[in-house]
Amino acid sequence: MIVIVAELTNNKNEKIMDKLLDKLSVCIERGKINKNSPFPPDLKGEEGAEEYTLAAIENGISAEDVLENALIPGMERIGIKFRENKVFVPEVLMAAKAMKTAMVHLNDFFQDGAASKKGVLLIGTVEGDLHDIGKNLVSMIIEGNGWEIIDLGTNVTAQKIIDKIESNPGCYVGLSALLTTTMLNMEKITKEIKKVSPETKILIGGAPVTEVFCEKIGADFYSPDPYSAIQYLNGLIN
Ligand code: B1M
Repeated sequence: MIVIVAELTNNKNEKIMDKLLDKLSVCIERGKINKNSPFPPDLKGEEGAEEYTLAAIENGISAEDVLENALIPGMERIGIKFRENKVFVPEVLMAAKAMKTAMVHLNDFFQDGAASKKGVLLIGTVEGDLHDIGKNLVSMIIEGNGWEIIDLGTNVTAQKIIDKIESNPGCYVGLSALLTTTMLNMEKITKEIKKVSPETKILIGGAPVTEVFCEKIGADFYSPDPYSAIQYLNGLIN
């Protein structure tokens, strides 16, 4: 095992584990993907998000802990720097890449191995919006809870969703938006879906979205995180 990671994990007390998660969080914030990644230059040759994620898993830190206490806080911090013009799009893209690399290693831990699926959730980031990390995370966790996910990607139009609803009768729809401008497209998409398929349940989420907004646009459920989305979906089938 790589030196720094080894130093941290040889001693499994809580403080050391917290330090490991802190290091991982910094790798996300700084866009340090893995040891081979030359970015950022001051961390060249050091372990990155990939090594720290693997080390966390090897040391029994749960995937939920890794997510909640390292990956998400790291993305939050880069988001604040971005808003304050302390970093720019390339740095944020590197952070996103580091986050995606870490998420690949968490995927298996969110799978419960359920053979038969509970139902189908069509999910996508709405028209005009290219942010997909939250959507991918929500997909991964809901899929792990036994649902079949049909991921329509980003920049998704109402028509694309309606076409898929037709070929997947009885499915549910999940919409994600990260921009205050694109969340407005959720209303248009929700209305168009409800016009042709009023019985289709639509759940929405994403940083700028709120419960009040959800009610206003006629969507069925606002979910601030993947876990409340699961609760809602499971409630629909029980
Ligand atoms: Co953008 N961006 N971005 N960005 N970006 C934000 C969203 C912003 C808040 C940054 C800031 O100013 N602080 C800001 C929006 C401001 C606003 O609208 N008020 C912003 C901006 C302005 C922009 C651009 C316009 C910048 C520009 O070009 N000038 C541009 C827009 C591009 C476009 O979409 N058309 C842009 C571009 C980008 C990148 C491409 C560089 C990159 C995206 C890479 C990618 O996704 N592949 C990026 C990133 C990474 C961010 C931040 C830093 C991080 C977003 C993220 O992934 N968070 C973000 C700042 C921030 O949020 N802190 C920011 C982590 C993720 C796990 O959280 O997506 O909220 P989140 O998902 C959560 C919950 O919201 C929820 O569960 C998840 C887990 O808890 N959830 C759901 C999400 N979807 C759900 C669906 C559900 C249920 C729950 O059911 C269906």
